[in-house]
Amino acid sequence: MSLSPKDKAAVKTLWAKISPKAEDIGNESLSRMLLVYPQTKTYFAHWSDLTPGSAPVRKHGKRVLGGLGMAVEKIDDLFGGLLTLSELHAFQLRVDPANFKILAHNILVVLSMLFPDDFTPEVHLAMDKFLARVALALSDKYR
Ligand code: HNI
Repeated sequence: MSLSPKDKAAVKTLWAKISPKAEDIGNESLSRMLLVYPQTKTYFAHWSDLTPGSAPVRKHGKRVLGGLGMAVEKIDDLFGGLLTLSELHAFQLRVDPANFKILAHNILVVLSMLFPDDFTPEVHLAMDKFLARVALALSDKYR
């Protein structure tokens, strides 16, 4: 399931195009995750407003996408590149790794919705593999 050079190129090309919209992508993805998979709300119970598009959701969506941007930069060493984030999610936040897959799914839905022309079958596959690798790297410190 590792990323081929072609997958990596597809991820980087898509990211270069979509990263200016990171805040919108993050907001939509997180909003959908919280609405459709309400069990994910438990981690954010301390926020003032968990409804779709609220200020904290939008702000955090941008941060998560920032983390993904870092992962794109570290695409050749995801485990090293995401080490600190993995430690944070494992030891401090104690996020169940099953939730990484849920968020990844929502990100794919949003990319297909916001960038239908760019979201070809090849790009879909590359992004799916990339997000699965990111989820694995984020889960690394749980073991
Ligand atoms: Ni996640 C904080 C990145 C998935 C729950 N998360 C962050 C931060 C980044 C980040 C960046 C801010 C770190 C800091 O403060 O230094 N998170 C990512 C990435 C993914 C991800 C790249 C997957 C693609 N996080 C998830 C999932 C959940 C989650 C699936 C739970 C459902 N994250 C959190 C929580 C925080 C957090 C909770 C702290 C938020 C706060 O402000 O309290």
